[in-house]
Order: sequence, then structure tokens, then C-alpha cells
Amino acid sequence: MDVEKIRGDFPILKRKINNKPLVFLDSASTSQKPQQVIDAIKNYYENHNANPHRSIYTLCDEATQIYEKSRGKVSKFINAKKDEEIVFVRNTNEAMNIVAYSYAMNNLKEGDEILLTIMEHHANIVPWQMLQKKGVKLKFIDINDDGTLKMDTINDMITKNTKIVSVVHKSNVLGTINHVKEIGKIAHDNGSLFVVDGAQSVPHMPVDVKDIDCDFLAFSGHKMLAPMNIGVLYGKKEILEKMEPFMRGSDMIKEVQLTESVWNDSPWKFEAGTPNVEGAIGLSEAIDYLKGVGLDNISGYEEKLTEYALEKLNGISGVKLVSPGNAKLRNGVISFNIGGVHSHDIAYILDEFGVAIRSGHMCAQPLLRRFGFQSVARASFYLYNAKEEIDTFVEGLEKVKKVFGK
Ligand code: C6P
Repeated sequence: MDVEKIRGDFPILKRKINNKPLVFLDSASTSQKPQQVIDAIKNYYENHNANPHRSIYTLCDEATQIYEKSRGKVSKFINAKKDEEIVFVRNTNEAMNIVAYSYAMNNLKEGDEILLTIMEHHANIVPWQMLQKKGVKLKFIDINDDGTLKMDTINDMITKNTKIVSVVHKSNVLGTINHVKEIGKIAHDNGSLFVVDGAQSVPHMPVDVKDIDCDFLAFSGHKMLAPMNIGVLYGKKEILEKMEPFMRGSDMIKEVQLTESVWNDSPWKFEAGTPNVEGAIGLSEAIDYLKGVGLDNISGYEEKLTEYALEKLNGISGVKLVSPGNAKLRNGVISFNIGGVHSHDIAYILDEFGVAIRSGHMCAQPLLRRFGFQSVARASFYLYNAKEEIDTFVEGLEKVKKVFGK
């Protein structure tokens, strides 16, 4: 992987922050965008912009083609059986809400159970909570101290009442990659639906929905070099077809009478209103970019960066990782604290060095609580990060320690 060449594709990396070169270590939050993605969006607005599916004039047809071709690109990227299995949404949160509202609210009843894990992002906890008012029970698989899931407890936790198992593929706090194929098999053998939160995996490693055999997969474009407000809900065609739409209005119908309507086919019945064509073209271009570099190469490179960073962090007294572990276990993500120093203070001082990291509860409060934290600092890596940037990050941490007398 030619990291220098890759870095040259990302205009924002030329920016100075506090007179220092930007060191962007917050890609788990959102990724930066290469020139190719920016140009594709610009080209769309300069040459093809119109509201898709609405008419037959040339621009409208072009906008429709661009939008639907992007769906096909996504479908191949995750190895879906059919392009119609790809629903464009705003982000992972919205995708999860569609499954919770359209599937779970209509199909689950009192006494049913949903099996989650305590390492979930709020996007895979909060939407399910509303099911409790129907008498549905939420259960949570615990984790080991090394941040891995307690796989051996799943068989005991899953019951004949478990209708949905929904699991994060890669944790945004721990970097842990869960054995989703194995979990999916347990879920299906039990007759449960299997949902995967792929927000942190799809951007960083090959993800194949046929191989995993998940019923739903949710992910966000903005974490994989594409713009914000374009995301994906993959769903098996036969399941999407049986589901009621979540948002209702225009473009998601075949026919409207004053008091009733006939829904469009899936996936369009889930895409009410004018769609995000700029987002779809940006996502399509981002996929081309990622495939050009190779998802295997990206994940291997991130593992090396993580290994290097862990080695450095282990050498700094007072730095406490949320959970110990090697680079394979926490691929691309390192969450930590420096005894008694608030994570916002760590992020603030690192910013003086041009280093951007995330601080706070990581939208995973139950997981942080499990390890006794309220807030943590997190460095996360992507294909455009250089080894030298980790040295700057470590230099910044030494300053944090000095300022706070640690
Ligand atoms: N995690 C982070 O800094 P949205 O915001 O809908 O695009 O993605 C939500 C989401 C869902 N699942 C996982 C595993 C995630 O990591 C995220 C987003 C960001 O960790 C922002 S909170």
C-alpha cells in the first residue's frame, strides 16, 4: 500500500491545525474524503443534477441511472444476491430504526426476546428499547475482560422466544471483531432473525453478506470515504418484501387514493421523498477507491499501525487502555484514559499538536460502564494514516501527562 500516494488524494490532510500538520485519528467517527469522491459529487451537480424517478427528460434519466447504478455498486461490494436488497438510508441509526419499526414492531409480541451484546453502539440498543412497551425483553451478551464476546454464553441465552439477534461486527470502542458468521448460525438454528451493525467493519475489511448469512446489515457511507447522510440497510429480499414501510409519502408508492395507498416494491418503498443522489454517487466513488486499494490491504495496514501504537502506549506510564489486548483484537481502534485526566482535556491538548482524537462516551455508555469508565479518549486509524503520525500522537500524550502532573 502506497500510503504517501493515498495521502496525496486527501486534500484535507494538507491542512494545518494550530500551525501543525493535521493528524486525523478520528476516522471511526467519520472518515476524510479523497479528491475522487469530491470530484464525483461536483461533477454530478455541474452536469447531471435532477430529481430521479420523476420524469423522462435527459437529466432526470441520468440522475436516475447514477442513483440506481450506485445501488448496484453497493450490492456487489457486500456481495448481496440482488441490487433490490440495498435500501439507501441516511446512516446506520436510520437503518436500525427501519428494522426496529418496520420489522420488530409489527412482528414481535409480548414475551418475545431480542438478544444484543453489551458492546453495542447506542444505534443498536436504543431503537430496540421501544419494543419493551410491547412486553418484549432485551437481553445482553456479556464480554470478557479482554474485550471479546462471551461466545460460550450465547447458547444458554438464546431461547425459543428469541426472535432477533443483533450484534455489532466491529466495536467502535474496543476494535473487537465479533465472530458474526458463528453467531448468525446460532441465531438461524434457533429460528431467530440475524442483524449486523457493520458501521465499523464495512469501511475497514471485506464484508460478505452471503458468507455471514445475515438477514440485515447496516452501515454508514461517511465512515468509508463517502459523504454524510448516505447509508445502507441491506436486507434479504424475501424479508424486505414482507415488511411495511417506515417513512411514508412520495416516491415510495405505486398508487395513492385519498384514504389508502399501494406501496412501491422494495427497496423503493423504504425510500420516501427525494433521495440523496449526491450521497449515492459519492458512496459509489468511495467504494471504487476502497476496492482499488483493497480491503484486505487496508485491514492489514491498520493492524500494523495499531500494533505500533499499542507498543508505544504500553511504554507510557499512566495510560490505561479500556481493555488490554493485541492489535488483532482491537484492529484500528484504541480507547484509553490517563488516570484522572478527563478525556476532553486529553483531546484539547492533543489538538495543540494538530492531533484529532475522539473523547467522551463514544455513544456506547453501557460498554464503558462495564469497564468502569464514564468517558474515554479514542484514537482510530484508516488507510491514510502514517506511522509518524502515531509518534506525534504519543508526543502529545507526554504533554498531557506533564500538564496534569501524571
Ligand atoms: N460511531 C463513533 O465515533 P451513524 O452515526 O448512524 O452514522 O453511525 C452510528 C454507529 C453505529 N454503530 C457503530 C458501531 C458505530 O461506531 C456508529 C458510529 C461513531 O464511534 C459516532 S458515535
